Amino acid sequence: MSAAAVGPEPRAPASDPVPEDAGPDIAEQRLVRAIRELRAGEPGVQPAAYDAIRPGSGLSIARTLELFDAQIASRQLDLAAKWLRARGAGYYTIGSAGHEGNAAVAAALRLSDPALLHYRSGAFYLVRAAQASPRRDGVVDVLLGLVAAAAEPIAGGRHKVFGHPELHVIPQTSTIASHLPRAVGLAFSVERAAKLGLDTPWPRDCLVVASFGDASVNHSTAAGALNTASWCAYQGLPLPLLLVCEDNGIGISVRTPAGWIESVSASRPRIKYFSADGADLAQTYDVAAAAADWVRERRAPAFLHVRTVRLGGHAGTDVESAYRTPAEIAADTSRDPLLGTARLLVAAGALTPADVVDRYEAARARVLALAARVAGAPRLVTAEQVMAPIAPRRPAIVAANLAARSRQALPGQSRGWQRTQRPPAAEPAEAPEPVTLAQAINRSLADEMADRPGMLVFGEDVARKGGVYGVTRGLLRAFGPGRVFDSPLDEQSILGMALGAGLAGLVPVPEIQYLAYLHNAADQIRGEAATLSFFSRAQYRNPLVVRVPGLAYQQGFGGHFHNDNGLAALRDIPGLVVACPARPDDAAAMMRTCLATAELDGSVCVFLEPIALYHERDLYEPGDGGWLARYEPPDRWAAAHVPLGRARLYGGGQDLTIMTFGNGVRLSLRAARTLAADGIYCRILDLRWLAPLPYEDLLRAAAATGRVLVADETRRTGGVSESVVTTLVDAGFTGRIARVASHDSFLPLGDATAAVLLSEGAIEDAARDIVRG
Ligand SMILES: Cc1ncc(C[n+]2csc(CCOP(=O)(O)OP(=O)(O)O)c2C)c(N)n1
Ligand SMILES: [Mg+2]
Repeated sequence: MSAAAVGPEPRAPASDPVPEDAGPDIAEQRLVRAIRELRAGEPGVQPAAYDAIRPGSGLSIARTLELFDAQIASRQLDLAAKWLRARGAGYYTIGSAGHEGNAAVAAALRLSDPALLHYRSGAFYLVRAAQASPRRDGVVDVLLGLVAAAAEPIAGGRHKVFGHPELHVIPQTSTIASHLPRAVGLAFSVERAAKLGLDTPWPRDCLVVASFGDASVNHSTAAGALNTASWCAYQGLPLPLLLVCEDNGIGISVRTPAGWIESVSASRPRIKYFSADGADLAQTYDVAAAAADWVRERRAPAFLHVRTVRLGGHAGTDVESAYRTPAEIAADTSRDPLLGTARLLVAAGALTPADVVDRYEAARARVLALAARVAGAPRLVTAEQVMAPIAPRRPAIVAANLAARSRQALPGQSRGWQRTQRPPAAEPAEAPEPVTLAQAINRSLADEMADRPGMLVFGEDVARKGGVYGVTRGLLRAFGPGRVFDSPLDEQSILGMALGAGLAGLVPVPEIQYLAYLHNAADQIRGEAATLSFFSRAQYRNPLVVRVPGLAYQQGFGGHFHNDNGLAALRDIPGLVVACPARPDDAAAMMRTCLATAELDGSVCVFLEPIALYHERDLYEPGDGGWLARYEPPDRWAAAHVPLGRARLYGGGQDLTIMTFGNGVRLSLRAARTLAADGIYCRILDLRWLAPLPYEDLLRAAAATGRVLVADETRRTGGVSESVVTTLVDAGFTGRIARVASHDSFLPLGDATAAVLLSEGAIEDAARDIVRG
């Protein structure tokens, strides 16, 4: 990021004036009145700071005062957000008012417990910030977020999120519940890493905390995550996860039925249920401490239900009175957690009502003065600044890493895949014969697992069965169930597991069984994996290589769901790598590149495997072995390196360049042979990388013949060829361009599938047209 866009962190001197137009609103006036009416407890001895705030509570008076300050500051931040918004200086007004009991949840946890927070967990964040050493002023962080300042510590002005690497708060998107699969995955992974003897950024006895709203519990993403947490715990898998539901009884305007959260949460198998009144700080602290102990000691999940209220509408723009009665709104004010804590402090004799009001006013002055100071903080200006953290990549380092590993390898030795095989004694350990695409992927996974102790392979049917197509066969036996395991049948959970594992420093290689089923869980890639670097200025990353068998042309096994040829949902995701190897040698090399860029740069990679080519051996004639290739052992990996975004050229024909990928490569090579017999000589460019497209290779190959045919097995609308053609046009290519693609159809079962798919014949016809026409 450019230094110019990042100003110094504003700090308010005590003398900063309170903005004049920031007087208390009606709700505040009501709160102050209620505080003034509080009654002190029995007069007696002056309480000591370390006394319990209430007999029997683990919360001391001194700690209550600190938490109260965080609660008040959080409330003032909500007011400051509206004040900034009204002046056009702020952009976000969803507040935490009514939820400030979550200060006690933070207090019951450790700074080093990774936290994935609800957007109303402001007081939690402030308490967490104060736990840091040196102590951090979370108020400034939040204000910088509200005004989208480039100096904001986590997203750097890209969104208003709670997050900070030193506070172990991982930023979340606005998509409700979408962080919960990751939270489950993270809790799973901190334990799995420990089992494998690997370090994570967090201590061995940490727990993962994730907070969310009550309406969010209904989301299928939350339901899936809770189910997976149960599923793990039910089998005795350790899962130190504290799920905190901040239940204000409503989601924007839709009421949560009374008792619903208890009903759905208290009955989850092996998830211990705890409940607290969020307006009562002492109770929330005691219950949260008990829940945290449960999770930390047993390494088992718990659900902490914190009953809260939502004060002041969903966001600054939301007119609550349109869907709530005045009586309902007034009832919530009486459950204001600030009033609750004030009551505790006054009852304990720690503060008088006047002291409370003074504290409140002092916080208002401090926060508003700071707000006034950040209002003009420098923002991101250029596209370059905004985009800098999307997917930082260092291809030279990736290549150097592969080269170094090549040098360390023994000539011809494949440590990994030999472990997956049981060679007959008489045969050499490494079969010299060429391999299929499926075998090449299998061997590269095995070799990489041997080199990377943190690499995990998981998904539906990948372990015991070895994958529907045998691609992961032998890995379980070679590397054990700690690193190769079957997941529950839930794509969101599989990807969430990967997101957590990546965050924990492991190298996850999940499998989504078929491309059609990725769409079922696409947000975990689109909204979560791909955005983490963006929303954290690359301070958090979730490296992963998700293997996705897909595309069409499976003989005798048709139908849309096992032959999905739609990639549009992946290709528009900023920073996402989409690799699509067609041949065995490319598959092995590209898998290595993906793993290296994942581990070294934090890249999120989709490795799309053309199922129909998995076991293909021949190209032109049965038995010609034209689709097999030699598997390069590790000592040859440097020589065989395929950099990200580099295409592969076949032939040097001068008449036409056919640009293609996946099954299209095989179809085009076959078509080219027929065309050559007719005197039309083609060169074929296998794009190999569908995102980012191999820009330079593409332009070079086009310029070489001046005629381009794009042979695209994805759909005509939204398919890959649209981008290839546009890239050529944008780059000023003036030669002829045509494309052949599959129809805008879903794929039928049986032979009818050929009617809608790109065919060899269609490529030949289009090639003749473009060359002769
Ligand atoms: C997946 C998704 N759908 C819709 C929204 C729009 N939205 C934002 S907040 C919200 C209500 C959430 O309610 P709840 O979980 O109870 O949290 P609260 O705001 O009450 O704290 C909705 C529908 C969203 N952010 N994400
Ligand atoms: Mg709610």
